[in-house]
Amino acid sequence: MDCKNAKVNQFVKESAELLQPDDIVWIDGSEEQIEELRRIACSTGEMIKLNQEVLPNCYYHRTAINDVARVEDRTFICSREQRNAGATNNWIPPAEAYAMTDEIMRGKMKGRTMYVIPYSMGVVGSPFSKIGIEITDSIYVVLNMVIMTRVGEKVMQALGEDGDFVRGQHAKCDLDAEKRYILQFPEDNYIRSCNSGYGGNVLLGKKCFALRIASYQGWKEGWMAEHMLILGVENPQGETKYIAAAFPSACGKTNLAMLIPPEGYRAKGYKLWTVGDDIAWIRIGEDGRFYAQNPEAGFFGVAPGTNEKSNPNAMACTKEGTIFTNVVLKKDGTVWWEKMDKNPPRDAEDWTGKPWDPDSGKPGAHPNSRFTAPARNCPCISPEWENPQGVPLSAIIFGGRRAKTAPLVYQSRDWDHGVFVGSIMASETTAAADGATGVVRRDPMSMLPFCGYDMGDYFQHWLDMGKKTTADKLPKIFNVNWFRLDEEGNFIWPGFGENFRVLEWILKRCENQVGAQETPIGFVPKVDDICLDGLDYEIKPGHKFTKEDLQTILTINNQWWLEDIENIHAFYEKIGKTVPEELRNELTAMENRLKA
Ligand code: OXD
Ligand code: MN
Repeated sequence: MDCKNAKVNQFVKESAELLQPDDIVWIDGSEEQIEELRRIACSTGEMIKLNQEVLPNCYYHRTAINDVARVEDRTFICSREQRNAGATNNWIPPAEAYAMTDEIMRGKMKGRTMYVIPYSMGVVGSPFSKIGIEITDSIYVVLNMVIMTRVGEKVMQALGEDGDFVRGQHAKCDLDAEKRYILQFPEDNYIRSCNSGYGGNVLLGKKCFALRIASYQGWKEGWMAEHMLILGVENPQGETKYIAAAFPSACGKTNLAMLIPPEGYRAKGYKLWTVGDDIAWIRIGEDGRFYAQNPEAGFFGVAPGTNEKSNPNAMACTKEGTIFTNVVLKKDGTVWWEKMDKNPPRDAEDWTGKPWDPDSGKPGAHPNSRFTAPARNCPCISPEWENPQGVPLSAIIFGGRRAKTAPLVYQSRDWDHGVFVGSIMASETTAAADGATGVVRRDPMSMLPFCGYDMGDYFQHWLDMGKKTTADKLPKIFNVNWFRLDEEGNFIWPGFGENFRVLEWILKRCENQVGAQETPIGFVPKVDDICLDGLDYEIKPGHKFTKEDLQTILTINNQWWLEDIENIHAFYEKIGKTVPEELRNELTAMENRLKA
């Protein structure tokens, strides 16, 4: 590919000098080139071609067993001042970070090919899209980027001769976990990733660029990059309202983004449309409303738990052109993962490549195993998903996985209070990141691992965004919790498609069509206002979900909240002095209301 952009050529030259590859290949995005890369990857064992009759254009990949998730303890924001990375990000001064990884990465592509991937986050050429160049020595990365972003020649054309871009260097090196680093240099628009081959660490367009670097760009330029799904709800009159929702990793964002409304709603003509499942770039439009755009082109979804019941749309996404990572590989060249169905295969290989005995008690797929599927495969992909302007937001939802305390849903009092609600988000940890699972950790706006600058400044940016338009134009802010447990550990709320009932209440609130109960934490639905028609769910054998159960998960327990407040104070202390005064006041006000 002939590159006329001097800055790109310079970056490629610098990268080659450091990494010393045998070869340099520019990714032009053509089907022939992609096919050739698949062929090479299959010949070296990096990928396995799956049963093309059942899964056309689908491939299989295994990561190293020490390299299966994002590594938050090895992820750094390398801003010039530590204060700008903030207390919740790891930090190394940029000069030190460059020098250290120069050392680790030097010569590491000897005997290998260096791929240069020009990619666009967002529709190519749109003024709201941004371009990156990723250098990598992994064909797996190239093929995933082809699904997750828009790549190739057309991106170079959009970049032009002097357009700017985010520089990203990835080298697998030796997959040495002790020398694994995921570095973001927000002031330099630069990303470096070494010694990993796991998606979230190496598909640099996703978490590294579209969240960490882009959140910083958004702060400087007056927009927002958020860890949010985007969906549209179409009512029987054919009007569609859009919602963006932030949940920590592996809390069911993909499931919510692709939900199928309950039968009764479908019969009336309600539909749900998917715009995105992980990242939203949000800008204020000329009409003063908030517009959200999905910068990605695919879904990098958690496989285990995805099935025809929990998410038939995601299952449909994975039938073609999909890469499966760390799932079970069946003898017939198809794949399986836990909870796909009730028939675990015999005679299959687990995610490590060993023969797998389903009775061994060990999972066959890694709990963070993934599918990388093109968004266009999604049966409910929104006709607006590639609208470069994005879609206008009626509501923003925050949520987490909380066994108690947080009710099924509540609405914030106003924008500032909504920002406060986002800032105190918490969830029990899951397998998407390394570390213990099941521990409650605070994860404001689900951005704790993804914010490229100081968390307190980030909260201030949210408050400031609210001041840029009038209150009537602002999306209303809600919090949901699908994960309340009874004393025996059963989920009280059915979740999945039934969550549509809560979305309905949320949209009615946005339209002033339903009342609510005021509580110390915000507005909670009256029990009769969440429609339970046709709901048939057993919390446990012999115990059907009833209005009393709904009442339980809508009731605010002041004592639990007061206990939570201790934890919030400690968290705000950890972020430090930059937590905006407004949010500290919101905390005090909530505490007073709970004690009253
Ligand atoms: C993801 C994550 O992969 O949040 O989307 O971990
Ligand atoms: Mn995510």
